[in-house]
Amino acid sequence: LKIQQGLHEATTHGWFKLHYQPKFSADGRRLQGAEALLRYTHPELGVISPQEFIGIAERSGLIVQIGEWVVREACRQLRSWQLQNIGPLKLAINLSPRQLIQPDLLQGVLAIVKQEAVEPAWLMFEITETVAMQDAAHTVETIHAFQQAGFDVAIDDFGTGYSSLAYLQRFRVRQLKIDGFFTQGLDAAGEEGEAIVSAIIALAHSLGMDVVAEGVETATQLEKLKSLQCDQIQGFLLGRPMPAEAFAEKIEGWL
Ligand code: G
Ligand code: G
Ligand code: MN
Ligand code: NA
Repeated sequence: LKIQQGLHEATTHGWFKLHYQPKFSADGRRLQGAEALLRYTHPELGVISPQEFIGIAERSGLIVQIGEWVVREACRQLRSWQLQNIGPLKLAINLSPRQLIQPDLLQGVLAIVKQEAVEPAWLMFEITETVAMQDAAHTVETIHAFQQAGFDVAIDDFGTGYSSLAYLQRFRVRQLKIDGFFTQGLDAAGEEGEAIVSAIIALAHSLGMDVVAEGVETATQLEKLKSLQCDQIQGFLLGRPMPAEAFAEKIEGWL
């Protein structure tokens, strides 16, 4: 209950913060973009993980306002970096199910983007596979509307839900993000882990999508992903989610 009450005030009191996690080319060298990840520090309860509060925000409907705050904050950060000659950087923002069913989601995002003077092309929106498939026909429309407006879209946590391959074809997103579960499978001795990742990559490439492997934590995973023609990698091995200031400090070494 305290968590939920706090969520009401969090945007005005500055209890939310965005952290930024880098996405790299598969050789681990070039920075390709970043993902914005929300952090919530409650004055009494301390740091609360998104796993805990996103669900609460979702069920109470607060996620809609919070999501707007996330988009605005991400845009402000992009604009501020651009003015410092950092970037332009492709920044990914996560969308939750409740946000996705808002009929005015795109309009709201476009209004913010305009107010904050950033280009839609700097932003990518991540939709998890499970959410995308809940009302796949509606998701197709939403994705296409976002793409028409100049935004990129990614399917997140791919492989853990079930996707109709017919819909995957119709989604036509820029990126498919392979869930960290499959990345971890690359550490095992047998060939099975590689076979699955290789199949996902081939499927994505045949549909014109780039593949991002999530949750890369070991050098073995990195090497295998590179040899399997994965396009981008994200994970603790190369960079944790970090505050904007830390991200900006590291960025020169990455570009
Ligand atoms: O950053 P972390 O691994 O703790 O995130 C946990 C979960 O919370 C992930 O599923 C992530 O997508 C989700 N999440 C993080 N930030 C946001 C956000 O700004 N909006 C939404 N809807 N989900 C987020
Ligand atoms: O659901 P989504 O993919 O948006 O969630 C991203 C979450 O994954 C973030 O909370 C982030 O902190 C977490 N994450 C990012 N890289 C790694 C990693 O290498 N290992 C693990 N275990 N989690 C990671
Ligand atoms: Mn994500
Ligand atoms: Na993910």
